Amino acid sequence: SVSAESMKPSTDAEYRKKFVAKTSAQKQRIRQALNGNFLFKNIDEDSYRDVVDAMEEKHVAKGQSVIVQGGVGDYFYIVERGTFDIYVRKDGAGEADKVMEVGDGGSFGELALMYNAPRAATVTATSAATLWALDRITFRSLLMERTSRKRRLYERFLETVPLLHSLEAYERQKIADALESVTYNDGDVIVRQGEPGDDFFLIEQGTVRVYKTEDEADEEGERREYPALGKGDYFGELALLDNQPRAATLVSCGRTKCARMTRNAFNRLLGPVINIIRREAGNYPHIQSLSNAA
Ligand code: 1OR
Repeated sequence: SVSAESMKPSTDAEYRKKFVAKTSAQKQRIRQALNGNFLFKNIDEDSYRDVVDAMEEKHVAKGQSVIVQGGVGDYFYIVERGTFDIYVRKDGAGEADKVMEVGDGGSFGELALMYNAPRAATVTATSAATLWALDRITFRSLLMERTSRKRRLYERFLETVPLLHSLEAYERQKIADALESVTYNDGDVIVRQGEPGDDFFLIEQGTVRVYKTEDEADEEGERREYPALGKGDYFGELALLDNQPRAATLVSCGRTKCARMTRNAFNRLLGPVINIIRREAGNYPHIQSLSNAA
């Protein structure tokens, strides 16, 4: 006979809501740490509250390893404050190579939980740090599905983006976690010259036109069109790099789809390619005057 147990869709032990009491100040700090992480942004309110309720605050001293390669996966961690180095020992022996740094707003420890695998790396604090730890059952029940869906959704596209070619597959997965797709119709202004900017964009589909008025203050100022951008191109980085207003107006030509990330995610995840981004920024014909002035 078929037992009710075996008919359940999930192989996990039944999810039971976990509750770790928190002050409103703690909840506020969690909200802050999750801010700008699209993995949490589009989650429904009940699940979001359940995730926050389940989290446990953890303080780590400089030099302490939160995760040791080969260990059992118990928690997923979100960094509120502090810095960590991640080391991988190939074949579990020999020298450990440093593969990544993680700072405020970053996260780690999801792989062992997602794949029921031993810890793939060692994570060591390089400063005193505050973490929010989410237990395995809650992570698997409320976040795993979204995480793997997003990683699959963006995997093929991110592989085709020239800017990201030098990255490891895992670094692209973390970028996927932070992306949100937005669709624009013909003529929609995606960013407007002179306005403040907080997002970075990768073009998934379509064409985006670029316009710039040389002297913004001058109403009669000449508005020039620059070469359009297409699939795999990026924009919106200048306002984030130099904390300047948007340097150009970008308009959707036909229907376009862009993958967007916040300033937080940009700073956190694009560090390994920031030199490429800066170098390319120096090549904008219409930006040179700006960077010369700086
Ligand atoms: P975990 O549960 O396996 C260690 O515990 C965590 O380190 C892991 O989840 C990831 O969150 C994080 N390979 C494996 N794990 C990594 C890596 C990594 N980087 C960060 N973690 N890399 C591949 C090295 C061949 C580094 C890619 C840049």
